Amino acid sequence: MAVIEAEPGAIRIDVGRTALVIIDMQRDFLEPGGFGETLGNDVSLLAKAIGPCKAVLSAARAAGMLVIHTREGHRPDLSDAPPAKVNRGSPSHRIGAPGPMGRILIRGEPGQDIIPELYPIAGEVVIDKPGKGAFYATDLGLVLQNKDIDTLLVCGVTTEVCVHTTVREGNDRGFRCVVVGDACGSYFPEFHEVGLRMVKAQGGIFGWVSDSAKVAGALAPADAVAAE
Ligand code: TIU
Repeated sequence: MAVIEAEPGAIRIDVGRTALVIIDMQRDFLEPGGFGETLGNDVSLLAKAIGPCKAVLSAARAAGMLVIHTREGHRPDLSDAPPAKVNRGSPSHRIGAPGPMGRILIRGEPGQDIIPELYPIAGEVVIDKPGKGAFYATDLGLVLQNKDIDTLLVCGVTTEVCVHTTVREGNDRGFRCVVVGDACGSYFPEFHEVGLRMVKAQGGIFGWVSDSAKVAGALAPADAVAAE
């Protein structure tokens, strides 16, 4: 058991029934020269989340917690990509178009993979998702059910898009979702701020909001905390 200081209130978790879910920390969204930057976005806004994500990931690994990584992307033949999604934006920036790190959001391309700083290790689950939410058209729900998970610690990018959609999906499925605020990021700082406020408003309408220091501190062994 551990208690995480959060808003709207502290939450007690069973580490064995909690999963860390890291959303879409992919090269194309985060790295200079990637797809996100070619769209005109300031990727440094997302890079700020890498350190906090790493801190939470290290703490989760040390605690023996289930770790799940997601990647947004599609089959090379685009058969799982809705035309309504593919046909959005300028043709040179569409899903499947050649990008700076391979075809944009196509599975197996370098840009679609997870950044080296947070790369999955053996035993961690990688979920390839065709939508913004990590539950939609994936086996995430099945994995969580089989592992008897009741609580999700959620971080990654972007706060108001894939993190929010996943938290909303998870909340409706009965999972307690704790968003690790500083381990999330958005190309739009105001969306990040409001996205976090939306989660914890109304008594925690979608879940809880905490930060990486509080989560890592709660997961640290008691003697390590006492030694600080
Ligand atoms: N992972 C995720 O959030 N996918 C997006 O497309 N996000 C944007 O903010 N564009």
